[in-house]
Amino acid sequence: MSTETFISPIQLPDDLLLGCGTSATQIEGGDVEHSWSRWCDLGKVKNGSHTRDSAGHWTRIDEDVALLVEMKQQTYRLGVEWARLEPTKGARNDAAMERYRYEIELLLANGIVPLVTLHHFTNPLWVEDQGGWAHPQTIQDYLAFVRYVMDGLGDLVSDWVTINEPNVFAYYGYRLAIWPPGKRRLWNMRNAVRNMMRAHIHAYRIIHERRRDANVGMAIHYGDFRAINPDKTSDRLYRRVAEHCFQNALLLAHTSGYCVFPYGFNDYPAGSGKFADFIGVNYYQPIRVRCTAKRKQAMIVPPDAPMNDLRWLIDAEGLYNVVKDIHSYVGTPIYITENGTADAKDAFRRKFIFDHLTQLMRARNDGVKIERYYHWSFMDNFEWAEGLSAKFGLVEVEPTTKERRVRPSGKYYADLCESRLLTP
Ligand code: IFM
Repeated sequence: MSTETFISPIQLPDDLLLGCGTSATQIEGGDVEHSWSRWCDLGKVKNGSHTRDSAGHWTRIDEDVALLVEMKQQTYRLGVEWARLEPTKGARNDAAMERYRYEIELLLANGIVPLVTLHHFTNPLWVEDQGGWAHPQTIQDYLAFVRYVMDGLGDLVSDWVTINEPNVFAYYGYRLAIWPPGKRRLWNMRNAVRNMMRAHIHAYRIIHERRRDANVGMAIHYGDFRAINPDKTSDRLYRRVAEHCFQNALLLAHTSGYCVFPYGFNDYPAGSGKFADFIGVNYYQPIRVRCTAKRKQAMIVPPDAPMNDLRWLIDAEGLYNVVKDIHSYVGTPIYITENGTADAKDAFRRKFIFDHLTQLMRARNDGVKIERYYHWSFMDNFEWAEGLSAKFGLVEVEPTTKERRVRPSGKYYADLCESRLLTP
């Protein structure tokens, strides 16, 4: 007798939009100078990978949109590259803006809803050299860029992510120093986050002034924080502090304007109000913390835990915990702006998708308003310090020819998007 259990398919509701995402720097390629291309020039990226050698999307827009259509995507999250559109302060690259328009028109013509990210880790060099996000001038410069993008694309696009993962950007750039600007400066890390929160609030207002029906949010990286030893008071306390600094203080700031320690002095640096039409959730793994000065010790993971190619824990229930927490705190609709895994052999991505969507459905049944799911990523891309080595794509990109091939997990996801039936 077969021991296999039959799991009946879950019908996905019509009001849950399914899609996938990318960012400009990670897939466009070509010789655009910015903070990340300079970081690559300095040899700081694994295997000497370079942003210019990423998926080459800039010259393959038609082919890539055709793939999205073939994969039955309802919505697509894409980025615009600040350094490409404004290579020097005040300069306007209208030809590049036209190319973004072309891509977005193509998406719309095929019934795919675009969600556009305005800042995703990468600064133009002139911004980086004035002190990047640790410098308050960058807020004004970013807002001028937002106005320019609204002039160029605002009639086509209603859905916007202002800034992607300010928490990861600041932590990796100013604490771990493995991303640009690569300086260990706690005060700058704090200022970068504070300035990004202020920039988000102003950008939220600008976008709404231009488009009343706009849908604006910020994508924050949320971990399911767990104390490694919950019996130890110090670990439990540390868990709360870490979770507060990494994500809860940011959630509070952009949903109320209220900035608390360490990013503010219980003040409203850009005014009070609700500055989120949706909460953008990027979820990858639980974050296990231990109260110790030794970082390596805090990173220890259980030996038999399922992990991806980057040794990130795979734990779908963590996504359930995160969205439940956010919902209990603020009832705003949630978009899963990123969720995915590095799996070069495409061995576990299907199960990953199934398990995470199952947890989302569980949360929806509990009343959590989850309206969109973007799988990360549409295609293999430049994975920051890991360069081209980490494979997150539903679509495989051959490193030299850039030829695209939909992975079996991509076909699985495409079938799921078409049938709306979640089956293992
Ligand atoms: O590739 C990144 C993305 O740019 C931001 N969020 C996490 C992803 C995987 O590391």
